[in-house]
Amino acid sequence: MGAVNAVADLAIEGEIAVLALDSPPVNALSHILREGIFNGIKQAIGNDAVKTIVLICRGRTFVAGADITEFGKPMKSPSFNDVLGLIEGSPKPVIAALHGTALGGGLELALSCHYRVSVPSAKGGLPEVHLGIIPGAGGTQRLPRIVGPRRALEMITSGAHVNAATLHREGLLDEIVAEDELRAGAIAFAAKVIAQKMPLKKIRNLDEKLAEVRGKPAFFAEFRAANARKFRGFLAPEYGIRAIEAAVDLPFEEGLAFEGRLFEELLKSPQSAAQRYAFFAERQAGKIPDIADDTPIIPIAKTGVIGAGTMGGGISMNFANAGIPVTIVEANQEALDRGLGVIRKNYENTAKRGRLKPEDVERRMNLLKGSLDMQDLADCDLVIEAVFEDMDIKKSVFTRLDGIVKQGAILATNTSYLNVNEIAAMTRRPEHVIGLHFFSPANVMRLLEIVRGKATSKSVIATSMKLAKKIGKIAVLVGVCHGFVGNRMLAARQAQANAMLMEGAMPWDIDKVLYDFGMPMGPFAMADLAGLDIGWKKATSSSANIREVLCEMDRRGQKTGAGFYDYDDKRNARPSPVTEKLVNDFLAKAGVTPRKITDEEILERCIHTMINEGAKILEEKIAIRASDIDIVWINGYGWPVYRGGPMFYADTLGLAHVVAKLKEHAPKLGAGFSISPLLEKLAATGQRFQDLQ
Ligand code: T1G
Repeated sequence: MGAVNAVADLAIEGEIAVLALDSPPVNALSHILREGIFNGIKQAIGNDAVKTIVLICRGRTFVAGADITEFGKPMKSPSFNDVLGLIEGSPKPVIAALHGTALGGGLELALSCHYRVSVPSAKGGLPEVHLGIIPGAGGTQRLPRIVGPRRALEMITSGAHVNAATLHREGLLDEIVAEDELRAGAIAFAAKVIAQKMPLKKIRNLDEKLAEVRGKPAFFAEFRAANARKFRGFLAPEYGIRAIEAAVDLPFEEGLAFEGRLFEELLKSPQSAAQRYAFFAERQAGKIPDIADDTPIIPIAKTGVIGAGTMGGGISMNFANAGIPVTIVEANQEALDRGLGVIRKNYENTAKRGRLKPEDVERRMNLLKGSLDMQDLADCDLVIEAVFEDMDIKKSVFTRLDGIVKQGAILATNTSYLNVNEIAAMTRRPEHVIGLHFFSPANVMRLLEIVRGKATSKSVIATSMKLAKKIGKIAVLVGVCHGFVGNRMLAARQAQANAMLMEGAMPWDIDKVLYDFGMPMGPFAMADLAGLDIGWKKATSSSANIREVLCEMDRRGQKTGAGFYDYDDKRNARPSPVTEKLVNDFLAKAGVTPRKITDEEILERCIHTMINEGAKILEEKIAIRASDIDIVWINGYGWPVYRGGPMFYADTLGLAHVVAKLKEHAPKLGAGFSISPLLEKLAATGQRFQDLQ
């Protein structure tokens, strides 16, 4: 036996054939891998000595799914379904041996085998929903037959990676073998299959779990209703549900054909194009053109955080979660106790929901050490300052830190707007200063803007990028400017939202348009959530704006029960007559006759000005590439991923169209508005932001 092709190898060990696949990095089901499996299985079936076949992968993972780069191209033979048909129809039992992540087509491959074993660290899942599609090779038909329709609904609509212990309990895995002995464990299982004459178990023939919900449409209706908010705007979760309904109601072959039709339709949808773009954009963001892979990394064994408030606490949790000790410094005992108390409560709530073991609450709390003395940060490898957003305060913190923290350590600021170069200049080690802009709540939000100062060393950047990954963040490297990428574009949008209030739109009119577009909330609902008094100082003159007057009225947002909106006890928002009157008074005072602003105008003035600002950010090289800007907006501000981020969205509209609309609205966009020359140039030459890479 031996090599089947360049990525598949067949070994015969007595009565057992072991087909090993090796196609780095993730054993994706490219044409050559499909061919390797198909021919390898055929050879094993044709070999009279062989009684069972083990399918195993080398490298970091079992097959992680279809090759996403081949999507949209005609599938060369053998198709994936040919491969699965051959395996399931094999007269000799085929055993899948899983490690790493068996995802999408990888799990579908395993589900077509007759038995499945794995190591304890393996995970399985059908993450297609994240690419705007559904499993297209029987996943929606086989999974509910083995784990039951409820779990199949959960797995297929969430795309979750499920651990081996759970999959074993749910019947998907037949056996878990020792961590480093997958091959031996799978061979031992295969020997058992032969010795005990275990049958050719085909998942397609199972019906018991489907029968439980057959003729009960309420089962699916309830699932839809319970998840309506989560699925809002997305096509793929609904299609996944329909495919599972088909599994319950139709014979296997018909269900499979139905799944295939839905899959094809989604594959051609703009949503899937956007979500696949986002998948690669996220990975692209980790690549920094001028930083080599072998750039020295500074070991980060101990961290410090200054400030135990909402931001500092959230930031600290990230490190504790990753097993890295944190010293949290506060100005007084009361603030420190309060901060640590909030963190404990957060962990305990997670434990109550069953998502953290009680002993892990203590383990994580033990990694957090409170202190009132900055001297305690002396031996930290990284210190992040999360104090009040004020340049003078930040400068004095950095001056002190520079004198305390050991040389070679990284000093980071969690500023959301301020000039990192100015802060770095307060130290004798500007090359070790960087911005780490976390988003609130910092223990939840996945985005991290890493702000590169003009002196920041490559090693400090590479270390920060790596650390971000370790603590589960999606990092985007940005340059210094007011507000960096995210908040700078947000400001462009906010300026239009504010301006439209002064032309006749109410806050809820504007919010609704952005919500319907797919944002989690509009700018005014967001302001109410964050608190209207952030950065607010009591006005000394009578020139207060609407937001400031609301603060003076003690309408400071959700926390005071009122802001732009009125809130009930459950924090449900409703349009406020008080705000409406206030806005109308402002208009009257300014002598403005309110006009009806169309939804289209609201959307374009909010979004196109953001796109324009994004183009300027690219021009100024604040962001490396357009897709990095999209990653910031998807992960930091809840931009609907099915629209691929503001820059991708602009590409789908056509940049000439965006420019034309901006010109049409220009007289209303304010004195400070100007069209980005880059945007105009791309529009004139018919290019897209994506073409800039
Ligand atoms: N196709 C092509 N390339 C892929 C890929 C895939 N499925 N998965 C990863 N890569 C590339 C990735 O772009 C990167 O490349 C490198 O591999 C390492 O990835 C029929 C329709 C497996 C958990 O959605 O979730 O099956 O940037 O940096 O952090 O129903 O990759 O180095 O050039 O992410 O260790 C379903 C997607 C497909 C899995 C590993 N499967 N992949 O994470 O490494 S649809 C997925 C992942 C499908 C069937 C259908 C992760 C990972 P480069 P990485 P990682």
